[in-house]
Amino acid sequence: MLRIHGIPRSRAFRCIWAAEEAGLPYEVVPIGFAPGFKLERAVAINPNNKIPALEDGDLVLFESLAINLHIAKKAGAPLMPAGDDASRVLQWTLWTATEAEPHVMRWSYNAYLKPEAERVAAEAAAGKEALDARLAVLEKELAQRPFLVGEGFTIADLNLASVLYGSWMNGYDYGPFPKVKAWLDACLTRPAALRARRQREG
Ligand SMILES: N[C@@H](CCC(=O)N[C@@H](CS)C(=O)NCC(=O)O)C(=O)O
Repeated sequence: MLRIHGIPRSRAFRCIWAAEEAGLPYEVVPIGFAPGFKLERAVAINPNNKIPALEDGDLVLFESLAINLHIAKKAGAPLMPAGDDASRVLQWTLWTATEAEPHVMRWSYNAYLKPEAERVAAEAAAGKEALDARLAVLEKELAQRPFLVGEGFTIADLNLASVLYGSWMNGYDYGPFPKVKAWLDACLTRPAALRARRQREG
């Protein structure tokens, strides 16, 4: 049994969605936020004191996207393909962490996450400008194939779509990127995504 430490209204959402896609049994060990985005208690199994963390028997992991690669590996293909496509999954997951997440978070904090008085419009605009440059790359890739790797949905799609989820829900303008928008719509309305979203959105 996978034990996902965190709450659905956090990056643990990504791992809950992955467990749902994998069809593996899991439980959520709820550790959440106090006001100001600080954890209400220490996450004893994560040296970074952050959520999510995963327990899978003796294995303990942190980093949401690494946790998802582990869950997908357990499930195997098609969620985690073999051969060169496994390397492509890794490429897109690292791209998500380094090229997409910092910019989408810069926009998100300053567009809807922080209390209104603390938001800085120029920061939101800078995040959007940087993210748009990456979305332009993604738009070209998705003109060549329906998903990031091969012809079907993999954990690479889940990792990127789950990082973009908050922006998709909160009014980011995906208009200039119709292929990205269609891909995000398809990923985030999959039955497993809807089951995970129900836990988060109520
Ligand atoms: N890169 C980490 C980031 C984890 C992270 O920042 N989690 C947030 C919640 S979504 C957290 O625990 N924040 C609490 C804090 O910083 O005190 C991952 O993807 O797992």
